Formats: sequence, C-alpha cells, structure tokens
Amino acid sequence: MTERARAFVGLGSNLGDRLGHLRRAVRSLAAGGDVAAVSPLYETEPVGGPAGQGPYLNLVVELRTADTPRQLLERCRRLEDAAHRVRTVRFGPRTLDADVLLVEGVTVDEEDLTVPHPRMWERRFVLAPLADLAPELVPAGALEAAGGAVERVGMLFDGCD
Ligand code: GSY
Repeated sequence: MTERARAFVGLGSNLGDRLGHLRRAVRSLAAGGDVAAVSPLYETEPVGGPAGQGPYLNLVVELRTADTPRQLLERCRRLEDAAHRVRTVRFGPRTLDADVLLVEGVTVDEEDLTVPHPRMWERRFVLAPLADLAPELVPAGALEAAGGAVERVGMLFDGCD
C-alpha cells in the first residue's frame, strides 16, 4: 500500500466571491480523494500588504496523501490559476491563496518551496484553523502570540451542500 502522510494546506481569499473561491478550491482538492478534514472558516484581518484591503476568509484543509510536497505545491498553483489569481502587488488582495503548510515528517528548503511554511507560526489566520484540526501541532502560546485578528464564522459547507 502507498504511504500516506498527514499534510495541511492553507486557503485564503479576500477578493471577489470569497466563499465561492474557497468552496471551488476545496471541492477541487477533494476530487483528489485524499482530503481528510476541512477546518471551520475564519474571517481574518489582512496581515501584510497594502492598507485598505478587505478582510480574508481563511481555512485549513487536512490531507492524508501520497503526494510529495512539490506535488502539493503544484496542486495549490492549479487551484490559484483556476481562481484566475493575478500576481501584481506583493501580498496584495487575491481571489485565492493556497499554501502548503506542513507535511508530517518532511522538511523542504528549496528556492520556491519551504515546508513547514516559514511564516505560518506568526499568523493567527493559519494557526487558529490548524489548531481546530490538529491542536497538538500548534505549540503552547503560539496562537496567542501570533498576529492578526480572526473570527470563526462557521463552516464552508453547510448541511445542504
Ligand atoms: O499568505 C496568504 C495570503 N495572505 C493572507 C491571508 O490568507 N489571510 C490574512 N488574514 N492575511 C493575509 N495576508 C496574506 S499575504
């Protein structure tokens, strides 16, 4: 049987139909057959980037996957392309951001891919949904120390989806 690692992908959107972008991204990930759980949805204060951006919706998806971190990165990029993400302003508003956060037992340090994600421990918009799925992976005090206000606003899919 193929080895499957526990992996976490962060999704965020603060442009256009935020909920729709996240729903399509999670459906598309789930089509891979390796999605194990989806965190609650959070509305979050933008961290970094230009002033005046609208709030993000963020969540974390847990996978049990045979994909390598690079294959996960490629899946993330395909999700962003499908949401017609345009890269103009660094850290600027975006239809969809998809990041490989963690792959259990694996570290990667390459030019375009660092796993665990290097900034995740400072970001409450990552740590709050991650702690919902895997509290044992979030160090004590990290959530409180991290920056950016977050508010849990429900689940991505309600009972009708
Ligand atoms: O790195 C992800 C994109 N991003 C976000 C985000 O997803 N949520 C919040 N709250 N702020 C952010 N700043 C950036 S860049």
